[in-house]
Amino acid sequence: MSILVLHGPNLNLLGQREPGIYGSLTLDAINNLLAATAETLKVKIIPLQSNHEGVLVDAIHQALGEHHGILINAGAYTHTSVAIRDAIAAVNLPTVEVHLSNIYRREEFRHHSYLAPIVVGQISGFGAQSYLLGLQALVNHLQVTSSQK
Ligand code: CA2
Repeated sequence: MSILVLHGPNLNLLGQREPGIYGSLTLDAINNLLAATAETLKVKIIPLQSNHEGVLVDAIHQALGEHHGILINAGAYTHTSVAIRDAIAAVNLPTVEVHLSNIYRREEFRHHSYLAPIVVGQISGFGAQSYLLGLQALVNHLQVTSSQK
């Protein structure tokens, strides 16, 4: 089983700025934690970070036939991008949305997610653990739904 892990804009800065909000781990450290969790779950993960909406849309399109599900922290595009939402809906791959911070405890503009209505579920507010919980939830969802077929 293969999972595409997408990190959106500015997440390449993790560990270098705003550790009070986003924690002190770098994106590489989070990807390493995800790889260790993936190994215990016996799945493969392919991580990609981009600051560009179109690159994320292209990666979602290319996931079809390559990956079984998508784990995504779309960053600020969560709150703005109809294009990323439409791409996820179009490929129809099970997707879990994650956020380091609790977006509902923050500014009002972060309370709305364009992705939430079309994903399997959302995990928000647990720092790097949000990614690990999200990966576990996605793999569990894929296993349960494939055994029902
Ligand atoms: O909490 C999250 O994971 C977010 O998706 C992070 C986004 C933010 O726009 C969302 O509302 C919630 C921002 C990512 C920016 O990451 C930075 C990392 C270090 C320094 C500055 C920004």
